[in-house]
Amino acid sequence: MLAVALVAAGPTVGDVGTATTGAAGAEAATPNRSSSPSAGTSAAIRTALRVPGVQTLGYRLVRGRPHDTNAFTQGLALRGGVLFEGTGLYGASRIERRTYPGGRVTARRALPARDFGEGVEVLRGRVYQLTWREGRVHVYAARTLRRLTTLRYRGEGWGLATDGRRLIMSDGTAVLRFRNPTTFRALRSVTVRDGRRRITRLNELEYVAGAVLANVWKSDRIAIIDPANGRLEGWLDLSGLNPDPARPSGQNVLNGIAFDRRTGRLLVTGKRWPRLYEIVPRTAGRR
Ligand SMILES: [Ca+2]
Repeated sequence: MLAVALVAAGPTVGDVGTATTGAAGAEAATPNRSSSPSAGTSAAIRTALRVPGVQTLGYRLVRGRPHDTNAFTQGLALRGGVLFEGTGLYGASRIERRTYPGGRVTARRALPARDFGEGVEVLRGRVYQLTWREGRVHVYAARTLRRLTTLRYRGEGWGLATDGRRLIMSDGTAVLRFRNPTTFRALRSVTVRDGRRRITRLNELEYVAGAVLANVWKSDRIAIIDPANGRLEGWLDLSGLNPDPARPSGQNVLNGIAFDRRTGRLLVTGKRWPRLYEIVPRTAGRR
């Protein structure tokens, strides 16, 4: 069924059959130890950072897994076989902890009805969840999702990632802010640009191989950004992955990136998408 849906969806057809069986079979024999699968995403991202000009990366689709079509996905993070997903909308926002793969829910917490949940990230045993216009970031224990504290910030909250030391936050503009994880105070910021053009609507984030990846809201593209200076280094073009290209509501857009360090794959999904996809970016040419 997955293959059929993807054939209808677009230009990834040739990738589906070979990648699904080939990659999965190869990795089953060498779980977690082979350097080749784990090099996939990181190698492609590093190439985009290294090669002059803005690279456009395609992707290899490995597989799709079920995703809750009620989930208005706003944040996605994976740590050690645990997937954290935060969802939005007033009165329906929540944070959830599930096994991955497998999908068994091990903890779930609803946000107050006044909060519209946004980006989610995990750092040092804590889970952070932004809110859209409420200026609150909820902090939970990663193992239980028990709320530890709530910190404040100014402006809107969209996406959240970490470089292992600081939290990196988007707010719907072209600006990324680096924040102290204890106080949530802004330490520095960069403006994301392609040459002189600002790249706005930066949404869900992920930090991979020294780059910040950012969904651009209402597009099928993920920006590859050098966090040192905000320079756009590439695009990951996910055209054809969205199972609902008509998007009648205009809301059910790509919004969710997590990096699986064990397999070297990216997990991507969107708001109310029926599938979460495992993909590996690959160099497809230069713009
Ligand atoms: Ca993420």
